[in-house]
Amino acid sequence: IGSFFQETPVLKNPFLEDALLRGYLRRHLPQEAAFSDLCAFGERVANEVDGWGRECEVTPPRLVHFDPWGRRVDHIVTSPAWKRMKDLSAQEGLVAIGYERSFGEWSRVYQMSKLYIFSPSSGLYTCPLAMTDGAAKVIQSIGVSWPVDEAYGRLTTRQPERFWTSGQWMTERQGGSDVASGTETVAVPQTDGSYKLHGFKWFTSATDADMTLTLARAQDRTGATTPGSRGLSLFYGEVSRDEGGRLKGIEVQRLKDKLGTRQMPTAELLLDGLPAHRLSEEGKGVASIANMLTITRIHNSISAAAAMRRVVQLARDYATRRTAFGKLLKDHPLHMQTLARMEVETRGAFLLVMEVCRLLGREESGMATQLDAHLLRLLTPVAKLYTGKQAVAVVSEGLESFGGQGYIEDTGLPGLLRDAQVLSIWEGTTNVLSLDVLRSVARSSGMVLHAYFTHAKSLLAGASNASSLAPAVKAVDGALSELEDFVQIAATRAPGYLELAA
Ligand code: MFK
Ligand code: FAD
Repeated sequence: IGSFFQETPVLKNPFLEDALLRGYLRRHLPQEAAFSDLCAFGERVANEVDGWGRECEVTPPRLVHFDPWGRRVDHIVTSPAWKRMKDLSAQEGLVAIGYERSFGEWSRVYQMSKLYIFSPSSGLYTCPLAMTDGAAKVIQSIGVSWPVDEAYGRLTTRQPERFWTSGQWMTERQGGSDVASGTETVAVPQTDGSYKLHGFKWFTSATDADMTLTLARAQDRTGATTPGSRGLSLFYGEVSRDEGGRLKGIEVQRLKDKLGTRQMPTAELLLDGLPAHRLSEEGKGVASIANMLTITRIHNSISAAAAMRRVVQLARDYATRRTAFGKLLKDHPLHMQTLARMEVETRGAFLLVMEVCRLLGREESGMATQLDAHLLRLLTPVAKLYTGKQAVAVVSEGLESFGGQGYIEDTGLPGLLRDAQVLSIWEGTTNVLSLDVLRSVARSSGMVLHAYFTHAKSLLAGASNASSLAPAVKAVDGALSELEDFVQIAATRAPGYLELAA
């Protein structure tokens, strides 16, 4: 009944639609090869991949515990679209680009730009990619040699048939934030120098991974373990099956029933003799996995900025199609003010995250100054905690801009909000990351703050002829005049605050 049907919002090429991204790249990475690749990928995302992402959402993974004859198999059955995402990720070099470094110090910016246009259409495949990238980084920092040289090659390949993804199994029932005292998993030494892991991992995402990095307490000769952080070591394990088709040393207890991220399996795992190799020195597990956390937190921030950008793009498109009170939404100043506020948040998030990616690229290509290194350490948790929170606010506002349709499942819009909600929880909650900021201040005797203000000053000096920046210049100048005192006070107080929080 009735002849009116609302036109649907249209997803256009997310690279071509994003003037800020293109402008940023033009300024920093004016390479035709990168532009044409991003443009072609953006076309593929809009016309092909986005549909796969929807398929992942409507065909969530399921767990098959037993085969028809009663044998335990623990198969996590994923959708064909999820498998296509894996092949696509290898072909497009979504991890590889960061390690090929064809664009030198800008390789990370290029890689993350690709992930940024992919993320909201990826059916959460960005989750295994984040952990895969993090695992490659850890292996690279420890040394690409046996027993992880083969794994490193597979994590960073562009060949779909060789490509592996990695898990990151840290969280146990007693401790997700407090990994150091919460980890009960023990590593039992074997005569050949390897270990077998026994324990229970409470959250393991993208559990169809081929390998994992995980934490456990190595037993000494008497079978004793050391409590706390000093007892934790980093282990590498492969997820494989025996001839009978049973997982070696792992039982998948169940899949989590989640608010969002339903496209992707998150499982509880019983480790019952998982063969593993110790990668870190004994007791250096947390510090060793910190490299992985840096990478996965940057991916998280990219996903957050990308979710904001996607909802803004769709909302802007919708505003050119939907009429209310006799005119298009785009002609209602109040509606446009709402979209403008979302746009500002999105731009802020994008620029902050890209700055972190730029710093990472400089560090990895050996070009980072001490100031860059300090900034990277400080801004990684800041970007993750800020963008994780903002994504929920902006995506929620974005849904409202579609009116009632923003609340309707098969538009695909509600999933954006559900998936945004996890961004402030996993990879460290907001408060835990706030404490990580304090840790970075305390460990560097305040030098990370010194680096921050020095950098802010030089940026503002470069742009000081813009009169709109005058208040910011004044504020930073004020801070700088008291900088030495401030840094000293912050550095002296940070350990105290940390102790207080503990
Ligand atoms: C879509 C894209 C995103 C994809 C997401 C993937 C799926 C989700 C996967 C997960 O959620 S995986 C689980 C993530 N878990 C966390 O993020 C844990 C949250 N807890 C923390 O971050 C704690 O701060 C941490 C466990 C890392 C440390 O707590 P402690 O035990 O109180 O640490 P402590 O004793 O201060 O530091 C131990 C060592 O680690 C020290 O080094 P040393 O042994 O050499 O002294 C620290 O300097 C080092 N460290 C800690 N945090 C660091 C760090 N080093 C560098 N960077 C950091 N951020
Ligand atoms: P808790 O540590 O119990 O935190 C509860 C609350 O206490 C939080 O608000 C936190 O901010 C606060 N809090 C804790 N400590 C402090 C403190 N010192 N000061 C102030 N406040 C504090 N983990 C993995 O290892 N691998 C995975 O693949 C994985 N996938 C996940 C997938 C999903 C969908 C989700 C939701 C989680 C996943 N996690 C995974 C677990 C995730 O990393 C943890 O849930 C997260 O780190 C928080 O830990 P927790 O759940 O134990 O919460």
